[in-house]
Amino acid sequence: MKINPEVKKALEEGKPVVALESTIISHGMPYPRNVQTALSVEKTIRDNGAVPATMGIIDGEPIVGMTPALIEQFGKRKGIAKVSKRDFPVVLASGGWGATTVSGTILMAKAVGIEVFVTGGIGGVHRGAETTMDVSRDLYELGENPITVVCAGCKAILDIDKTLEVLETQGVTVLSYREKGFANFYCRNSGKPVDYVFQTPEEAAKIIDARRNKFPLSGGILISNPVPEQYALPHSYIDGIIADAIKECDQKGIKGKDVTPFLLARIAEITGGRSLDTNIALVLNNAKLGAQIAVEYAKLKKMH
Ligand code: PSU
Ligand code: MN
Repeated sequence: MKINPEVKKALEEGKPVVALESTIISHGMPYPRNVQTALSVEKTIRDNGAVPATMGIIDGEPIVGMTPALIEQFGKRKGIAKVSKRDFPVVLASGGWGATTVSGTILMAKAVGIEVFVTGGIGGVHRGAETTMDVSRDLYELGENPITVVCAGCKAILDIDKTLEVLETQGVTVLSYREKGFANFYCRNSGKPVDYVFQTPEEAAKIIDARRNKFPLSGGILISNPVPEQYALPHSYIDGIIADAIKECDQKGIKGKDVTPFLLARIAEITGGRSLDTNIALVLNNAKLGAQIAVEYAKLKKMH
């Protein structure tokens, strides 16, 4: 694995580091806004006192901490593989390029000891999963690895009730920032209860510290951070659009790992880019909170 020297040094010195995924760059947003967003996310993390580490696979080598030039190449390039656990061996062996999903990025973060990770929305249980069995690997890696993932809930295209059930089965602690209900990606609140509502980054850091160091348990913590009010889309506007996009996806016979990229792109098209603006706003908002939590957690870790 190739670790960026700045990231390596920060890890050695116990400074806060935040992991970032790359599927959101190559499969989640169109060029050039994907690259602009990835770079703004890194800047936000730095402005809030932590070191960003964007993960991906380049020429068959896992990279922890891409440079801005690599992020640019990554965002432009066509045909990059979407990589979760099962895909690593093939992409590494063939010397290909790979964009790591939340689950793939969790595995890389764990390998180098990064404990906080920021994304947009996690994968989860798809609607109709009782027949398709389409449940994202994200939920299982969260259940197995010592990581805290900051997100704006799961993607609105999913079945939130079932996603929360699987998180509970996996033993993932689900926390919400200042909002009484799991975030709903484009919308602020799904109305579904979480395990605990916290008010400050310090409070979240204490809970992470308790899970990691007081009574060490395997598995992760999921932090739900609602999209800022001014960018939230009303349910009455977006819910029908999501339902239509899902119907179209089914009719076209799109399956498996292609479902999420298709739906995100189609929803952006139907909304004339409005959903993309919301998506970018929520990622930046997560970067800020994630960095603040990483900073507070690093302070607590130093006290042990
Ligand atoms: N949320 C977004 N954009 C994305 C994804 C999530 O707003 O691109 C990506 C993440 O990388 C997540 C993946 O891990 O989709 C989940 O894919 P699947 O449903 O195939 O497991
Ligand atoms: Mn899937």
